[in-house]
Amino acid sequence: MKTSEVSDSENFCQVFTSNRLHFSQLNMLLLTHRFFCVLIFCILSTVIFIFTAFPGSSAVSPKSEAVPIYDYKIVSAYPHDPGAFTQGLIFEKGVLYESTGIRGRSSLRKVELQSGKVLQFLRLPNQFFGEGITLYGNKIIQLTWRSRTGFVYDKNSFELLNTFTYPTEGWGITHDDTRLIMSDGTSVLHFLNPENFKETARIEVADAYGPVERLNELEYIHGEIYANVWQTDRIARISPRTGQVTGWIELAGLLSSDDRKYPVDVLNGIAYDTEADRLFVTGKLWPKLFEIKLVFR
Ligand SMILES: [Ca+2]
Repeated sequence: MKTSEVSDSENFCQVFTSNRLHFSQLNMLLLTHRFFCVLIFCILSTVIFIFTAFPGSSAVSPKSEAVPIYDYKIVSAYPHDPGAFTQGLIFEKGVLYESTGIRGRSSLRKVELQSGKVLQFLRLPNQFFGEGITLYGNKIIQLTWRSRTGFVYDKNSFELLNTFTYPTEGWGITHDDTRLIMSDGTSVLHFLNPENFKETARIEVADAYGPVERLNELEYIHGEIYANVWQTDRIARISPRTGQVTGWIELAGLLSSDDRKYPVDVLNGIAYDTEADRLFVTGKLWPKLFEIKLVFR
C-alpha cells in the first residue's frame, strides 16, 4: 500500500506538474495574443488619426496631384499712383476703376490706363477703410474692411445708390454671371445674391496642402476665380464649383528692386480686359501697374 501510495503520490505530482506546464503555456499564448491585439489596435488607431488629422497630407490625400504653375511675361508697364493703397481693381472699356484703403485716405477712382491719371475721384468718409470693388451692370459695388458695410454706386456718376451689410470682414469682390463672389481674409469665398446681398453659397478654397487662407483681391476670368493671397506674390486660380486651386501664378520679381522701396506694400489688384484679353496686376502703393501674359512653367 505504501508503495502504491508513493506511486500514486508521484503520479499525482507528475500530473500536477504537467498541468502547471500546460497552464503556463496557455497563459503565455494568451499574453502573446493580447500583445498582438494591442499592437494591431495601436497601428490602426495611428493610421486613422493620420487620415483624419491631416486630410491634406500628400501621403494620404487624392488632392495631392500637382497643379500647374504659371510664371509671367511683362507686356507693358503703366504709371500707378504710389499713394494708392490698392484694395480693388477692375477694367472696363479702356479705363480702370480702383478702390483704395487706409482710413482717411480711402477712395473710389476712375483711372486712365496709359497715364495713370485719376479721371474721377470719391473719398470715403473717414471711418471707412476701402476694400474690393466690382462692376455689376451699371453699378460699382465696394466693400469696406471691418465696418461690415458695402456701398453701391452709379458707375458713371459715382452717386451713392445704396448700402448693405455683411457679417464678416470685407476683402475682395468679383462676380460671375449671376452672383457676387466675396472674400473675407480667410479661405472661404462667399456667393451673394446681387440684388439683396444675401449669401446663397460658400466654398472653402484649398490646394494639396489644405485650406488657402488670406484670400484677398479677386477677379473672375473665363470661369475661374483669381485671388491674390495676402502678403505673398502669388495668385491662386480657383474652381468656383469646388474651391480647389487649379493653378498658381507666381509673380515674384514683378516689381523691380529699384521700385520696391518703402513704403511700397504687397501685390494686390487684378483686373481683366474681357474685350482684348488683357490681364493687369498691381500692388498697394506700387508706382507701376503691369499688363502681363501668363507663361506655363
Ligand atoms: Ca479685381
